[in-house]
Amino acid sequence: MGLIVGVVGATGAVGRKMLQILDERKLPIDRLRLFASEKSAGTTVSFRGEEIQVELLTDEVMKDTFDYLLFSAGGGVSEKFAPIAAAAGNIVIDNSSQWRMTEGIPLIVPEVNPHVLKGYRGIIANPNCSTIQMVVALSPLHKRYGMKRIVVSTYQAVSGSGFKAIQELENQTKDENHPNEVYTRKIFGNCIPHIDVFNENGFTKEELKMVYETQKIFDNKDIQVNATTVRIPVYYGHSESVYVEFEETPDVNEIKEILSNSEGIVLMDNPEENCYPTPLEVENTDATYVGRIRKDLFNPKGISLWVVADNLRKGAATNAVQIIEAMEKNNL
Ligand code: 11C
Repeated sequence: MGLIVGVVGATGAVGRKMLQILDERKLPIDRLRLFASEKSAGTTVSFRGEEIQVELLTDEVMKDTFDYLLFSAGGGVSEKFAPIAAAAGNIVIDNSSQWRMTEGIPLIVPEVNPHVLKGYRGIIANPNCSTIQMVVALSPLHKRYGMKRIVVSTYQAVSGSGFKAIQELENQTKDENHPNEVYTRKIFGNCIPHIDVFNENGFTKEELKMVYETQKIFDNKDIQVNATTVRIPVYYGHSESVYVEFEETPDVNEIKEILSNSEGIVLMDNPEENCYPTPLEVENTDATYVGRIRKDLFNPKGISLWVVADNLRKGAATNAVQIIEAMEKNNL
């Protein structure tokens, strides 16, 4: 028997990607239900050749029976509706930041910590996109060498801010005087070291997500993370410059071998042939790509690497669908 799946926020950028990925990965779905606010309820969305009418999101519909409900409609919607769905016995996979740091709510990247899901039902949190790709790349190295400290700078695509931001960049490429509404500065021809709101400690919320989500996923509060998150004028695909200090002394050749044999990772590292990943090349794919692996010149336990992934896919929708796959495959 196939699954009953619901998607809340089905008409948003990530919601649409979720539908595309549910289809591509051939999930056995018997019934797909789509939910949205009044603005989009009543419209139709096509899925596997069928036109599905988007239903209005209410308390009552969340009490119906689903095998999985995927949420991507922002923190406020998740705060209100995810507990109602979970209390009715449904498994909710939530892409917002609402429940990620709540004790008892699993924060899952299937390549890293699927074991946490064993016997669990309720709300499952999907991490932030910039965290997901970093932990996928670092998890196999952490197992081998033990991570102590990460210093990361991100180069994040505008699609992370939604449809309006994509339009803002498009409009500014045609007319450089087009005003900025989504960002504090013009994004075309620029880079903006400001993603999400500032915290009183000087870090942004996006940067703090990378700190605390990483510690939760690895279940290790001793891993020190220092992040600087930056928006750049790229449509899809986040890139990250990651510096890691390990407990054990790492070996670059061994790292390359470990990464090439790790699930979900594609190694693209051959400087002689200018081989390294860039966001344009990885757009519309599901892996996390790693290149530019090199030893620190001064600290034998330090390694730098460059990590790129499609933020709407592995950074959001694919990771959520892979959580369903992990639960189904392992009978969790
Ligand atoms: C961005 N990482 O690129 C954000 C988007 O906490 O799920 C996702 C925000 C989140 O702006």
